[in-house]
Amino acid sequence: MRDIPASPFAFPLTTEAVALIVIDMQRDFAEPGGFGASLGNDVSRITKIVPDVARLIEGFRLAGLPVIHTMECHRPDLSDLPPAKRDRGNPTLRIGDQGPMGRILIAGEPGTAILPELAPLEGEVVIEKPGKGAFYATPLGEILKEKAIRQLVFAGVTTEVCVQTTMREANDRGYECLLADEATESYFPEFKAAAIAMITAQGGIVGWVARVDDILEGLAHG
Ligand code: TIU
Repeated sequence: MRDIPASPFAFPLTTEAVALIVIDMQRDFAEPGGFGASLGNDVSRITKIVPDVARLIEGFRLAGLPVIHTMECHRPDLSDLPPAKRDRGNPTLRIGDQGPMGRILIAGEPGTAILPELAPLEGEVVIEKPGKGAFYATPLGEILKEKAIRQLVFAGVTTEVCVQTTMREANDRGYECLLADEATESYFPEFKAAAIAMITAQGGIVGWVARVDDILEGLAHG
């Protein structure tokens, strides 16, 4: 175990029991014509974190530690898409509609893929999830138990939606959760800041936040 600098206090990084979970770094959230853009968001904010997510992934791979990827997506027949999710708001394209990168947020479509710079390696776990949280309706919990994982380092998008939801699910299940500051982003800078404040307030009620360099240093010396 090695303490690494973090907020609200040092994180006890335990290399025997930690995994990286990269949330939804998909073209649909990062490129024009995808789901994020269809909701009216400026998606250029998301691509800016790709180098920091990439070096965090590389650090876990070099240390021989698990990297788990998630993808928000639905079956082509939409049987796992509740109307409450599909019909929400007034997007230019709804989940399942044909967009410039294929059907929006549908498994197997080009736009649903993880960004090529962050593509999973053969053998890495990829969780397809129909919800915002990665534990809901997925095998993630069983996979983490099998691997005896007790700590999760989080990267990905968006900080206050799928990342925070999954951190809260994980925290309730007993995992120690650490968010990598520069490796997560929101379409709204003020929401990223608020999510981090909520996560770390009250003595780390949901978890910790740390800088990518400090996490990598901890892995290298763990
Ligand atoms: N819209 C938004 O901020 N996020 C999502 O819909 N999904 C994820 O965060 N992955």
